Amino acid sequence: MIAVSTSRWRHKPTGPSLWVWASLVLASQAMGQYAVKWSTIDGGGTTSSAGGYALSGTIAQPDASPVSAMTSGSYALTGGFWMPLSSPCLSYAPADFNRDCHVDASDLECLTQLATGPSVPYNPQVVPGACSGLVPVDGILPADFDADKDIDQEDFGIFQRCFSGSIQIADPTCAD
Ligand SMILES: [Ca+2]
Ligand SMILES: [Ca+2]
Ligand SMILES: [Ca+2]
Repeated sequence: MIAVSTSRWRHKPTGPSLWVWASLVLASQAMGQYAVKWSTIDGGGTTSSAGGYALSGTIAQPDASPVSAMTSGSYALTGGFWMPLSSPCLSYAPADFNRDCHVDASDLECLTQLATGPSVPYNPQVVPGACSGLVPVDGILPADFDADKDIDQEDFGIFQRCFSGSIQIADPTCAD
């Protein structure tokens, strides 16, 4: 944790930091009555100890969250994380077996290779190459949507409801 105080700034600002610093100074001069008295840049972590000493650190832990905002008067400060650019969806559809936010031909290939037929059980420990990364939960493969230990037309019907193609983002509630 790095505590930053406008009255106890010890870091020499450069580049973008200098711009932010200058903006804060100009803004505070222009408005007069506002001040950021302290803030932290946290980085997650844990406690390290040796002998009689202990050091605790954090990384990327917001001080204010949407659940517990810092408020004063009519103002509120909330914090949180931005979603990574590589993941365009907030959550995955159950038929998005390869977790690329689309239910498309790749997922269909996986389902096809897993198909057993009605009342023909599959071996949850044997997953074909097109389904690499598919992990059974309590002996049920994610492609077995109705959890009856086969992969048949019933499961394919649910897959059809989830099918989005490779452009549209798949609906996470499609199997509900
Ligand atoms: Ca997919
Ligand atoms: Ca069945
Ligand atoms: Ca099934």
